[in-house]
Amino acid sequence: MTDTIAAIATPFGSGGIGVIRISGPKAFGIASKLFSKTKKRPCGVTSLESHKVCHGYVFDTKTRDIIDEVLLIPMKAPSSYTAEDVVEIQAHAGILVLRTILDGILSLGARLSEPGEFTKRAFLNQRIDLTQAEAVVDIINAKSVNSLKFAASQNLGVLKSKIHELREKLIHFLTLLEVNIDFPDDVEPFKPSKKEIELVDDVLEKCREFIKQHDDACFLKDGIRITICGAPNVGKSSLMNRLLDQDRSIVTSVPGTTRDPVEEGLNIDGIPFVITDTAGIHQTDDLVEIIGIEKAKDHITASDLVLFMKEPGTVFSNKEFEKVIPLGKKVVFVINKIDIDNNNLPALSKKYQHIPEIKTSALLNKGIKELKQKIVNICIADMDMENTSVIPNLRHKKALEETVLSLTAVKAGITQKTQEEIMAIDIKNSIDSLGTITGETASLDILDSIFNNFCIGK
Ligand SMILES: Nc1nc2c(ncn2[C@@H]2O[C@H](COP(=O)(O)OP(=O)(O)OP(=O)(O)O)[C@@H](O)[C@H]2O)c(=O)[nH]1
Ligand SMILES: [Mg+2]
Repeated sequence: MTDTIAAIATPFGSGGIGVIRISGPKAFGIASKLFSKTKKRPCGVTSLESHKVCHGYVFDTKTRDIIDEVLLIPMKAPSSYTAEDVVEIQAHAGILVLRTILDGILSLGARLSEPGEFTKRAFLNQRIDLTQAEAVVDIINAKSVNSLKFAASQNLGVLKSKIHELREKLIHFLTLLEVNIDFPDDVEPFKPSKKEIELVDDVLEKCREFIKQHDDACFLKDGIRITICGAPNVGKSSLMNRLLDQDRSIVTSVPGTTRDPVEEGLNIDGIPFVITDTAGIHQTDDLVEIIGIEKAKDHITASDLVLFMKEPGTVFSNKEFEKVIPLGKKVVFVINKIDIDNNNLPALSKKYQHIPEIKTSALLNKGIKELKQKIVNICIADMDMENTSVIPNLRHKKALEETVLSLTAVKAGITQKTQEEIMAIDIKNSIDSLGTITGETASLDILDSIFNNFCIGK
């Protein structure tokens, strides 16, 4: 039998409501010792009907005074978040009031929960699988409507059932193989039928599709990285502020104002971006500027898209461009300050005609909408978000890659008529790799690393 855990489940600070959660065999007993439906002290036998909200009072276990007027939600196992007996207390959200109630609960035999322990119990009690547990963190951390949508569908078990389906197919294949291994005299030597070969191909293809979905859409979680670069004073910081619609970067008429990269999150049409303003790139002996320029170049290299800025009266040169922009990088050419001179504009060279170009005036807020639209179009051009229902995370991707490796060996085994025992090992490996995604075969290390990312009370 497990012990009983408790924690404050809402963020620290003042607010309308703060929730304390208790889970485990003593949850109802503890609640009935500190909660009463009337202003009379609890006698320890309060009847708590499962899934019915009770109004009442929580008492201090030491002074026996009323601490707060609360709503209490008792949930009998297994119909609760952890699949254990759970009691949630909705009190007023002050640090002292919540802390005093929690202290009372702990003094009555509960233990303070570890980070993620409520969700870990839901997993260990098989109410959810590992992908659903991970989705809880993704829902909490979602930065855009799209990432929330995918996290929610993962939380509902979409990825779980897809992985389960693939695993079942491989288990079926393994069973056929093992019959041959166990009873070699009774059956013909194993010769996979067309149907069975197709089964392996099908699982392989689905795994590869999932890996591609991760590669295409992992930015949805972390944000697409955009770097603004160009010579000093072209208006990089002004553009950054316009895109963000806030004064984030310092703007002055002095060239070389920005030194350290300035980074900020930005949401366009529900897609998260991380945008960085950088130091103006030019020849200089100033040590601080040199460091700033190096940092700018690092950001350009690491970014998914670069806004390469120029101003009227200057020329675009391949040499200057190639010194700064790595080959193959996605770029938008931004000509800023068009309010000053709309005629004498730098033009893309023949070699770079394919680069999209946008004219802006960061000062007058011109061309900013068009630039945002262009950024979105470029970044999601190759993606089919409508038909994507789940996005595997990096951990899932690694497990899928291991599955692909093992199944590729199985395929080679079929063609080369490898021994059944060896093929069975490869199939087992692929089944195990898929099992680490859902948690059936996940090691304790994997579980710890996942649940340690949770906050206390979740
Ligand atoms: N007329 C006009 N002035 C602009 C425009 N954008 C920026 N400026 C001005 O140009 C000057 C430099 O702007 P910043 O945004 O600081 O330029 P920067 O590229 O970040 O400069 P560094 O950080 O020094 O490299 C400021 O005086 C801005 O007000 C524009 O579209 N039109
Ligand atoms: Mg600047």
